[in-house]
Amino acid sequence: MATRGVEVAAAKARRRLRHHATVLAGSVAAAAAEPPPPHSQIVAMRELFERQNGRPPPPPLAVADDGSLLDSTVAALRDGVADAVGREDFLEAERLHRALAVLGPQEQPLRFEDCASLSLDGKADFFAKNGFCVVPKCFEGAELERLQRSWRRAQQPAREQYEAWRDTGAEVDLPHGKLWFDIPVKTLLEESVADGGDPVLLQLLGPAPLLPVLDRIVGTPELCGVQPRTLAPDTPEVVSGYSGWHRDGEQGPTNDLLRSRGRVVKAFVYIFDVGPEQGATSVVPGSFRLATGPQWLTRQYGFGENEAEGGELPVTAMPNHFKFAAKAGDCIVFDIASWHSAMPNHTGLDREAVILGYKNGSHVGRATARTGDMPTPELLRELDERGLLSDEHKGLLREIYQP
Ligand SMILES: O=C(O)CCC(=O)C(=O)O
Repeated sequence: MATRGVEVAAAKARRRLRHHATVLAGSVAAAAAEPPPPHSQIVAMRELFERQNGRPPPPPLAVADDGSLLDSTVAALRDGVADAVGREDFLEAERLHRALAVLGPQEQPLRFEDCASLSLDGKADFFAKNGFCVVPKCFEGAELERLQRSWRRAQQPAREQYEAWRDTGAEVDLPHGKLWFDIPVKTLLEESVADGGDPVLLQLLGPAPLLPVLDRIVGTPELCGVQPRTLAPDTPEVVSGYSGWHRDGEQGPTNDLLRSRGRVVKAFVYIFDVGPEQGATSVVPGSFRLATGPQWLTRQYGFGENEAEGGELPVTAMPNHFKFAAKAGDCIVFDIASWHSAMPNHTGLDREAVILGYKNGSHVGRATARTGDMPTPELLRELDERGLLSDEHKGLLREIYQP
């Protein structure tokens, strides 16, 4: 009798896990007819789930303290694949299988070295499989030192404004959140031609070692966002990863459609070294292929607010994530459909990086492909007239500037 009770409980638990797994794998196609979601992806996804299911979304998949999926979760995903195949629902089987491949046990976690020394072909293959690759030494030696010096000069006024806002609540004209601020792109580029300024800052729009990689993974790349970002350390009131796990450009179910119209990537170039506890940006290898974002799984989309709107998993417990702790001048580039987040910053030091967006030149969803601020055509003309824009840079900027 007791055994039977255990079996029933076990079967129930398996059903529950299978259900969560299905939610993770997501029913994007079924939702395609829904109107575009409002301001917040999470709110929209929750509402969508409730509308479709008549109840609030379930808790996330079961994950152990070390961030690995519990064996029972893995078993539930495997059962889910088998069930779906039995029902001849091969699309569902494939979705669950992908979730298992990305979140389930891995032979070895990926490391920086696995990608850093690869040839261009190797990087392209690595990207095709994992949705990201690293490009070390985009800046080094004397050029890096010049970049760091001029970045600091350009950053100073923005830092003063951000600190005044933080200390007194004074108004600021900057992209910023509780834990971060961006140097306005105009300021950054004006600094490149100011008295005592340095044109090396212009190289940030398209670092030379990154360009061949972009040609391979994006096609003909166009710049679609520049975010010269300083991420402050966590405070007792605001603990980070300030962004939480998410994917970009996901307007709910339309994401697949957008992606089918051309790849959009983000590149992070670190201006100063970033240690493992210093807010390092992180991605889940292979997650760009999953049908949904990670919102069921983790606390996310806080961007400094830490609203626990999504799942319960803390930022650091994401299974199989790759943490990009790296040297100044190193770069990571990832498909914006990859699940990504900043990690908490416990070091007391800022994390300083430029975040660049690039899209394929034929991308149709232009408005949604914007990932940040952009230089104005007037400023670009001025830089061009001074002979400071290379042909490569003009190529990256052709959507907004034609000489
Ligand atoms: O700053 C980071 O590491 C993450 C930023 C981010 O999530 C984003 O650019 O979408």
